[in-house]
Amino acid sequence: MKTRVGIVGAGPAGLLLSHLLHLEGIDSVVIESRSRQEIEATIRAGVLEHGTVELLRKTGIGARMDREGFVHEGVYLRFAGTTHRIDFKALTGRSIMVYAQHEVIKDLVAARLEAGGMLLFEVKDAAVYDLDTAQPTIRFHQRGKVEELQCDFIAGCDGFHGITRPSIPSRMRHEFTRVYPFGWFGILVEAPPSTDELIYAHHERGFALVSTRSPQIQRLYLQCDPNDELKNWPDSRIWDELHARLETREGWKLAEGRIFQKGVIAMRSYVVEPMRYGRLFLAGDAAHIVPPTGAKGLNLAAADVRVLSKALTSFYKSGNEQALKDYSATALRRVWRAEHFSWWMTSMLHRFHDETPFHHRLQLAELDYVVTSRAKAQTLADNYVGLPLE
Ligand code: RFL
Ligand code: PHB
Repeated sequence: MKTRVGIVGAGPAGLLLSHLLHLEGIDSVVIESRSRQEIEATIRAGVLEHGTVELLRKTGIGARMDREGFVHEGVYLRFAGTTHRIDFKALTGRSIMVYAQHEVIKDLVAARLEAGGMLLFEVKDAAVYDLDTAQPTIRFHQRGKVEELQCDFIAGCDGFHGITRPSIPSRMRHEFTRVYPFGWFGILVEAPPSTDELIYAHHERGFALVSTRSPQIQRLYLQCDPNDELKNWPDSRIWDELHARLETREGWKLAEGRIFQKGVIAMRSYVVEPMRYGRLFLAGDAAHIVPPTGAKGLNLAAADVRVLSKALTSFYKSGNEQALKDYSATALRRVWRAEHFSWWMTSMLHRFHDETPFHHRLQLAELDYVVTSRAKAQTLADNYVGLPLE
């Protein structure tokens, strides 16, 4: 098999890249280790930045998002028993969309298949070769047969645990990591919304977040031990903690319901530089991870592949390689801004195991400053709705 761009991974990065290339007349093949059902059912992100929303709309895959997603014009910060609103619309003129990642995945898969795109699911043992030549290759097993895909370029969109990043010789990789001493316990609940916009709550018992999925289904998170197990969290403990961490002086009420999904999420910051080796280009979680507190991961994946698709388009239209040469530096500027924002939000809102009363007071002082200083609120709002795409 031959293609121009071989894409490893059918997450948001790989699927969106394939879609953007198709719109420019550039063919690609996407290989994915999981089944279509699995990728369409994996519960992850929920917040789309303004620029991601516009990109999906402009490229013809925003219709269901516009029908079923929720436009939010702000978020709430809750601390010391009171709630404060950060008004995105007033501060930035922009807003965000709450629309689940697996719904974006469904829309992208449907668009690719409808356009006759090549998506190969349930491939095994993928490996990449000859990355520093003009014809890199992907080899994999499908239905017991060895397949070889010859490419002009390979896009490593296979997430944090994929195979493309480790295929770069270690002396060519500079890695930057921070692992946080806590995780998030995430649940999906059958209940009506308790709030019209997301609530990020700071509390002595730890962070909590109230998000949503639909008028019937809510998404909630609680800071927990990173090695925590589901068996330590019976429903009664989950509700006790959520009530304790989210209670306010004004008597805010959390609507309870049947919990039908639970999971523990590790929290880390990670970047590899550069995001390219020879003809392999990394995009999305394959190249960087942010803690979910800033809601940036999926949006960074979209921003990366937007830059990469433009660079590949310029190469195929004019033979000019400059944009491909600039890909890593261009993408990394946005990546590091998002790394900083996600680290800042995480540091400001979570309880640290070695936290002193002094540290706790500093967090409260910073939160107080965010909700009283227009400049600081604007910083949060600008970063949350997302900086303009390249
Ligand atoms: P993905 O989504 O991990 O997709 C990678 C795909 O590659 C496949 N794969 C392979 N295929 C073939 N051969 C191999 N050897 C392969 N190895 C892996 C995998 O099966 C998979 O299908 O990476 P991508 O495309 O870079 O997308 C990144 C996003 O998924 C991620 O950043 C976000 O989910 C992060 N995130 C959030 N981001 C936001 O922008 N807003 C949010 O509100 C937000 N909330 C979250 C989040 C992530 C979370 N978790 C679970 C980590 C909330 C949570 C709870
Ligand atoms: C979500 O709805 O899953 C979500 C929202 C905001 C975040 C992280 C996750 O910061």
